[in-house]
Amino acid sequence: MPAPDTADAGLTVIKPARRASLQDDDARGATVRAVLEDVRRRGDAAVREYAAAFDRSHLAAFEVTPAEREETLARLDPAARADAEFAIARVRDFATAQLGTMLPLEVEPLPGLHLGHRLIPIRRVGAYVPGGRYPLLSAPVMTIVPARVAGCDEVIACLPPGAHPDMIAVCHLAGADRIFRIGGAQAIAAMAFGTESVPAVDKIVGPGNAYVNEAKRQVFGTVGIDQLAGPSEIYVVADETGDAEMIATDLLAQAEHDVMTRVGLITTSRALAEATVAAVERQLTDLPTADVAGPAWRDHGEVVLCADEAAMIAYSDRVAAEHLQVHTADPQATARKLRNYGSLFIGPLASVVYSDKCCGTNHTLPTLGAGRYTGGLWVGSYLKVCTHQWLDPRGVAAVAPPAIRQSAREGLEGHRRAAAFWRRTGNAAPAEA
Ligand code: HSO
Ligand code: ZN
Repeated sequence: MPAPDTADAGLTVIKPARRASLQDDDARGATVRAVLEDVRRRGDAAVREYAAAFDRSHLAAFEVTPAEREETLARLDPAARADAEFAIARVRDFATAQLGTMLPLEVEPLPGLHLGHRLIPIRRVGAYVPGGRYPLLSAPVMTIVPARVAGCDEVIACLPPGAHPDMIAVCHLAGADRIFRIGGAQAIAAMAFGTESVPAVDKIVGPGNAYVNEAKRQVFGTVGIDQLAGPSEIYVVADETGDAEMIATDLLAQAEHDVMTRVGLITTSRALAEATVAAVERQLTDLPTADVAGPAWRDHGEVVLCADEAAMIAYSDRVAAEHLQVHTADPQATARKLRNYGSLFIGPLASVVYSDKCCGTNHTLPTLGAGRYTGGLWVGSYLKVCTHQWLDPRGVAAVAPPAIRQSAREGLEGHRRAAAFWRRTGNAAPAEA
């Protein structure tokens, strides 16, 4: 994320972030390029070698069999299964409602000129399911369920061989057609290019570590990708009505993801700013994940005091945080003024964790400032909005003359002839008849 400029009038930094931004790493880029090229050329044999080298995994076959799926499901704690099914239902229902807002279109802007679009599901999608520090059981829900709602023909999932078996169970419950125990850049390569055992997909979605991200960046073009995901981010905008203990709890909830997590409070209240810093420090003393959350807070946590609400909104829009919570006296009014964020959590009861897990909005969201130009993963990410047109002679009479003239002006004789061809069809347009 670009470092927002706190040198502006109206901003006081109460607690600074070190602001280390993610650097492009040439060595990582070269390693990933070699893996991609090798998997593209040698398929499963290369995947097997990288699985041994990077994951110390020596699987005879990558694909999880139907029997293994049943086994992981049988071993899934019934309460965990019920919670996963709750999350799946919420994400499915919201994705279905969102799909309802996406309509096919047919218009006739001029007589005889017909334009439209259709919503076409992407044929085959690959969901990368990260391993990581914690088994995030909601992660496959977020990448697989909307693909099913969109109507994709086939959804495959790849997860690292060391991933918790419950992750396989949730991939199954979420509706993955095929599940492969392949992780890292080699998984992205296998899904992008196809191997003997992994079918090539049309789009790859889902977060991963720096190698997975770099691999997605490099295969973009060969396949579509959703976005490049950096470490999680949470910011809170708050006025004097904010509750320091509650804000501190929400900040630390995301800080425990990764030592690189960016957390921040942007507030118009000096008292709240100081109380939140104190609350975070106090809560860290008994948080079992303080070994991660503590460094994240110290290195990447910031608290910024703003002279007024306008300065608070402006700073927040420059940060464009992945998760943005609004703790103000009229949170709906504040929410309407905010432009850049991944997902907005309006009012103190809307904890980010509800979306992380199970309220129904997708938790795969833009990071690193990408909230300036995109929202997060959603059912629309699995559909193509593809236009079409058809013309009758009246439409041709309207658009052919300017198309003919412009082609001639540009020196594109082939275009000019194609635009003029209708004259030879015997289908004379009314204006010419
Ligand atoms: N905050 C993460 C998602 C997550 N957290 C799932 C816990 N479980 C990225 O938005
Ligand atoms: Zn989270």
